[in-house]
Amino acid sequence: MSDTVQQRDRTDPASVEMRERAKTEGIATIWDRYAALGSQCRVGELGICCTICHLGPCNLGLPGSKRPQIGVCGANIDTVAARRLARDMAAGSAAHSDHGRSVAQLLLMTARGQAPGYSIKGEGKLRALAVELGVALVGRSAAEIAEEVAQVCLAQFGQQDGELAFVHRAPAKQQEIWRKLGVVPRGVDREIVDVMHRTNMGVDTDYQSLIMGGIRSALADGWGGSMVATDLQDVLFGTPTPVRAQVNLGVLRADQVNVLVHGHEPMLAEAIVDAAADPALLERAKELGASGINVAGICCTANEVLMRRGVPIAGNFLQQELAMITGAVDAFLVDVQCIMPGLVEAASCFHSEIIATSEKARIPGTRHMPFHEDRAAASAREIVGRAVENFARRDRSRVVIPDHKMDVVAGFTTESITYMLGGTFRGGWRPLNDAIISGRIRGVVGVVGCDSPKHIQDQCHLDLVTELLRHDVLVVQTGCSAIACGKVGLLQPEAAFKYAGKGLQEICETVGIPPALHAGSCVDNSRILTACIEMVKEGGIGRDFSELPVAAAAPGWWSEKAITIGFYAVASGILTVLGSSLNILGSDAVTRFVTGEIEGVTGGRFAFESDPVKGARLIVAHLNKKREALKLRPMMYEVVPVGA
Ligand code: NFS
Repeated sequence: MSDTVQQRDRTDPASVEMRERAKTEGIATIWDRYAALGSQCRVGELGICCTICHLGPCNLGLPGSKRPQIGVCGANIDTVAARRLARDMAAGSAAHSDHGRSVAQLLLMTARGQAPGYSIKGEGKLRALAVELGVALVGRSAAEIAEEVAQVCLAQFGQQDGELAFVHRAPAKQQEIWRKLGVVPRGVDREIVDVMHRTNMGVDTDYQSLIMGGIRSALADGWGGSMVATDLQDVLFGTPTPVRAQVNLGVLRADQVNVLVHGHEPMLAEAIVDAAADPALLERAKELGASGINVAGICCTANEVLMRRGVPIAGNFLQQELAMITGAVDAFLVDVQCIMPGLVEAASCFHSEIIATSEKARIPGTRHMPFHEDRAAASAREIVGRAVENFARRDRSRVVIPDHKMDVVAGFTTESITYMLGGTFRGGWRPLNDAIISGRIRGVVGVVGCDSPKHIQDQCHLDLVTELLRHDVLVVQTGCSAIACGKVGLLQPEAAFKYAGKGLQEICETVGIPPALHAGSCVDNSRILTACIEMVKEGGIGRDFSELPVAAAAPGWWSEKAITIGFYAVASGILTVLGSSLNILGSDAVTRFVTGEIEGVTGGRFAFESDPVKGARLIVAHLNKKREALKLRPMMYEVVPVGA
């Protein structure tokens, strides 16, 4: 029997409760600020405002309007829209890739004994990577291998020529396409700089060339920086395996010190989880009347420590202020990315302290306590110590924790799926490919990305995912989308019986997996790429990603990083459905190119669809087309009608 969350549950009750509280307490949240702005800048939305140089800002008009369609320098609408888009891609690539660089630096320090709190927990992954990167294994210790692997990975950032190492993971056909297009990334930093240069006033003005330049930087993220981040995090902290945990604001504890970790880089959060078990700190917490120290996460830092440590998730991007409004957060640790400056106002109404831990991110109104990897344990103890002391200042009469949380099973990586599909000795993707070939599973779709106040909270993810499941589509999730689906139980094996079509149900039951698989944080979208590689390698369902019955969707996206991810997916041959359009609609040429013509070039394209059910159906039609082209069998079971 199929059901959709849309019918049952319009919004997350935990968030509704805290939004009501915010209103009562007079605390502005993201929804209030969004409403206060009223209509947003239409010119910006259309991508026809050029702020690249100070001859402007040139606020252009659409064809037929009275305003000129050419800027002071002579740039036309297509150039202006494409330049903006390319810079978005470079910015997203910079954020993900700089994260990857920090992990590589930490691995190097760990290998050299300069980061005493860390060790190499994923030796198997280290060895596999060493083989792939041509690093010698024989007669060497794990530390020696790790040192060279870290150096090779760090060199990927500064490399000036040649090809990024992980590009060679892609199917041969895709690599050839990239070579012909001249978009194989040479070095991560180089491609980002290249975009910043070519988008200067008076350099590249050809919209297709600008977009291809942007794509090169996006590929440097997906097949470079993000892959480095994911793989080296697995080396340092272990490759995740499926783990049960809980999600939503109800994971906060009224009786314990609550430490929230928010942002993206797990290096600090891993140390915080260890520090929270420190006997002296636990003793001190008890002295102050707390029964323990509870660590929980927000956003992608949360996804990281959920997968590896089973740390509960308090919420996704839209819930960061709501977590603060419980009045139960003693320390809110933030590292980098997706941290709303508005958090400071919410914190000021309670005893909660925001601790900014990254040298890169100074946030007025917060305590700046930079985290030092070379003395991680001491640094983390110091930070958790502050949280414990702050517990004494908590006004218990003002604590309201919504009683809502949900069980999830998280931590599905390419490695753990390989194992689950076949066991240690004959692990492999044959069962998945066979399920696709036989028509039990229609295809595999990555549903990823942010949650936005422009949509009903979480709903775009839930509607899109449940519609896909009903059509026997296996869903793989990361980022805030995964958290949204986790909150309603879609990340549990039992969800298959409630939401999935019969064919998908059979597979989930046989393998023991949820119908929507939590694969990690946003940099872990690289895991979706490696999963697609395995599907191609196993054979029978396509020679490259563009032939596979796969697609991607980001129904609630808003971040530059999401644009970069979208473009590396499209450039890798994958149809990518966005829940709102890119800010390019002012340029017909750019819009036509990224939503249509590019398919003839890379094999992938964008589609914009604000109705998530329609978006899912568009994906289903795409999967059907791919299945037909591959001459796969018809689907085994009829799709159960909604509400049947
Ligand atoms: Ni991705 Fe993760 Fe969330 Fe969006 Fe922000 S946390 S990196 S950008 S909002 S999914």
